[in-house]
Amino acid sequence: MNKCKKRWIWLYVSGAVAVASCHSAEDKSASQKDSVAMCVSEGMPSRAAAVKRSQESVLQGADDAKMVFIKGGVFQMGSTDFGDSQPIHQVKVRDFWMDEHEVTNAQFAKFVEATGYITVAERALNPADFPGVSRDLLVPGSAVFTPPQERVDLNNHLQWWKYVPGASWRQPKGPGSSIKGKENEPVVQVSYEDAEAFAKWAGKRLPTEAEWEYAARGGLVGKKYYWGDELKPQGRWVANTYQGDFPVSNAAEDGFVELAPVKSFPVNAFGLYDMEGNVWEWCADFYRPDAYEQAESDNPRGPKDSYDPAEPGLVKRVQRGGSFLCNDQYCERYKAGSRGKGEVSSASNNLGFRCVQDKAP
Ligand SMILES: [Ca+2]
Ligand SMILES: [Ca+2]
Repeated sequence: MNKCKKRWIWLYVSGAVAVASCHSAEDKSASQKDSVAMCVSEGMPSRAAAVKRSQESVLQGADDAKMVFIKGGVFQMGSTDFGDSQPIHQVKVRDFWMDEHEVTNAQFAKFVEATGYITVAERALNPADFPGVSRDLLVPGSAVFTPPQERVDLNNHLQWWKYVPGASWRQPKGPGSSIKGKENEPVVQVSYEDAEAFAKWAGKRLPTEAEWEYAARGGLVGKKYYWGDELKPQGRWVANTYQGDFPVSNAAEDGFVELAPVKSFPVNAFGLYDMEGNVWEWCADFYRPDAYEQAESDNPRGPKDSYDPAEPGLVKRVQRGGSFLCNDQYCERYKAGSRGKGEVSSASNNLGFRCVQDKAP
């Protein structure tokens, strides 16, 4: 039984750099990577065929999300660039349908309106989960990217992540912020539980890690990025990431300092937008760094439990695709095959999700 419900609140109440973060998704991989994953795909549809099929297959879901049909197939999952993405192994996924873009504020608002759902970040904190902590510090809220004024040591992410009382999906950066006019931006400040609740309401589920990666690759094989081998094809940014001197100076060469409205960047061959960048996306699998060493090959659902040596007491699920804070200087986990992770009750203003389902909506 896991009794640690640290989430970001723990960092706030403890004031402790010594307490490891519950959200290491922006961590730079320990393994440095000049090698490019050499993936060999078998049974993959051609890119042209995939595009044609996806264009034919766009349907409207119960939550007003357009979903595209993803024809199942076999692919080589993983990357040699990241320690927890190895070994590259052959995986087969079945047919499924996937939201064409990240769940938006408008869609999440519809869910909340219909159900009265209250997200984890909005709920009162249970003092029993934080023994020894003064009750006046136990204030609902969530983590917000708060860039420092000056260059800082990139080894300590608490210099740019702050726990902000009052931060939630309604006001992603805390009191004074708002989602007004941002209906088409991805919803953020959602924990795993929140994402799962939305999916259930919509008659859907969260994607498995294998489904997510298969869909993100879009039929391309052995590429460094989900869109190809060049960071900027034809000199253009094709995903919402971070340019400039992280975390102090965001050059926003891609046009967006923080979140971008969904579908601001090119679609992939399967008809999906923003699989890489913009917001991290929750997946259903428990996170373990050794998950691929004993992974199943037929429609894998991930390991039976989670284990992160960096924070052994916490339950973590996989996150995928990186966010608007990713770049080669710090977080490279927007690259093809890379994995992220997050404690299940934690959220932040660069974390969202999208849904899948097994049959046509
Ligand atoms: Ca950007
Ligand atoms: Ca994304």
